[in-house]
Amino acid sequence: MANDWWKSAVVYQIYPRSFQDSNGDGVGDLQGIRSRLDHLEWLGVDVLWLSPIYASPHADNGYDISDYEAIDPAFGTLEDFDELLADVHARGMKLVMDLVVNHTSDEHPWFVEARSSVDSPKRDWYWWRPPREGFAAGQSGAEPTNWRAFFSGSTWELDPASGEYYLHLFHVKQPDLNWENPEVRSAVYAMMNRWLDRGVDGFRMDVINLISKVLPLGDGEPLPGGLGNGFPLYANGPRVHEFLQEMHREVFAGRDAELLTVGETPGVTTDHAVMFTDPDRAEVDMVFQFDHVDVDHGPLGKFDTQPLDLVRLKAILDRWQVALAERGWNSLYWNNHDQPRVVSRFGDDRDHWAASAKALGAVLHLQRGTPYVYQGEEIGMTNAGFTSIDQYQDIEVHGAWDELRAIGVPDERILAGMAHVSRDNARTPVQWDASEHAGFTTGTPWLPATPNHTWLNAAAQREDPDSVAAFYRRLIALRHELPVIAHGTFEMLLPEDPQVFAYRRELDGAVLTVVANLSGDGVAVDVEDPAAEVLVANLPDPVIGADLRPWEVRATLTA
Ligand code: TEU
Repeated sequence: MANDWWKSAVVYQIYPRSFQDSNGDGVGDLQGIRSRLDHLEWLGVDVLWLSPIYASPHADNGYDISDYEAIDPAFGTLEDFDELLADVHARGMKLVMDLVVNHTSDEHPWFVEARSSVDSPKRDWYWWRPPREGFAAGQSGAEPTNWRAFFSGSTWELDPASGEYYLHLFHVKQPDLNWENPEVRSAVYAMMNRWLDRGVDGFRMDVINLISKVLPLGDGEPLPGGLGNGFPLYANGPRVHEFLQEMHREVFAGRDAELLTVGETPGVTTDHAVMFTDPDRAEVDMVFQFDHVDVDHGPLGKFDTQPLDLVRLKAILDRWQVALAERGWNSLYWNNHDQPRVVSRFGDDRDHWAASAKALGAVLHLQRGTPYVYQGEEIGMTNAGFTSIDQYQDIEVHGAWDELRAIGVPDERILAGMAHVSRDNARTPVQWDASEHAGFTTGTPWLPATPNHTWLNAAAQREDPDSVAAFYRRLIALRHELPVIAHGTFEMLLPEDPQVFAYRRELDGAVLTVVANLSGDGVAVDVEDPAAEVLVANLPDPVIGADLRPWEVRATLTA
């Protein structure tokens, strides 16, 4: 059995909270997912990845887990889960779980016990440190290191009872597990083994390259605002490859099922990515890199959004294609639950909505790597269009709002950045049909459906052979059918062109050429083979060699 089956597979990410509600409480759930499997089977995806469904206080929508082996009642029960898993398998698809083990919730019994006493046997399962030397607990500057947390503020929270601080790279309700402690690692592996024994097909591993910190913990370079950048001291840390190899031995080795593992790795370099994904090293199958989705971040961070520099975006993606050409494997994505909608971000959701959604889909899916489709991307869902701070629910937004105002950034500028890139853009309900709340719920949705669901919805697109959804379905089928897409070489063409994204793939004499105009103006291209055949295109009557119309994409094949 080929162990790299996932090279010709496409993964679909479900964010359960926003996918489909079955009981009218306004929050998506497992029975809701079950009721929509027809759509996913129609689309033709191979694997479903479920964002966390475990018991959680939902400070970070389930990325703060209080019990790794229980289903959160908001999503259903373990019986619901088993039914879903059986249905997914019966339809020939696989189910991959989210694994969030850099941190737990502060309400996880492990942390509750660790916090209860400095002598607790679980104390060392987390990172506890006394105040900085010469400082009293709670005094400003007493934090053990100067690191800034991902969701603003210090990464250290004082536990008044013991006078010690605990580490949280993310929210205060997400304390970091201490992976140096072998008991933590065995507990995590045992839990993973139980899920695999239950029948799941692998894991997407949340921020897995942050689990090994540089010891002793020390200060990072100062950032504007007083805190410091700890990132280089915990990203791709000294023992991370050792830990993942150990995890592989303890969890995956010796299982003969076709499993998939993907590491979410912010700040991963191409060198580390090759190490993470080289099959001979037995760590993970692929990683998510972030360089291309950080391309529009400004000096003040992600909400300081900059216009897209297409030449730079292409250079980043090219660099990743080249670096993993011989060893290792890329994942390909525009969207996930942390990213704004690609048609609004890099496309044109006003004047060329369908064409730009399709062009961006084609440019991504025909590269070398495993494509990920995020729920709603396949119908070209757009950003939410929020204009006031109260419309946002995400903790990241509210932390950043206070932080950016404190350094004097005008409200309108912050709100513009949030409208462009906030995570809530990805989290509005999937637009199933034109009815109230887009068919997502009969109750009040936890985040409102975007008003354009009256015309932008799955029901309408499933009936239209020219829809964005039909186009995505075709892209997915092509990866299954054509080895040149799954396995061919990659060569970037016209790297300096500020409007055109073009590349060539080759395998055993088959040549696939992709040319896409990622702009609203007509543009000439001269890299296609006149003897080729059009494989897929997004505008009527494509002509090989002709000027590309606004947002036109053509993929042509020479057999
Ligand atoms: O995200 C980690 C991560 O680095 C980012 O995508 C992060 O959310 C972003 O930089 C914020 O701007 C993962 C999960 O995907 C995310 O939903 C969680 O909030 C985070 O880890 C903590 O578990």
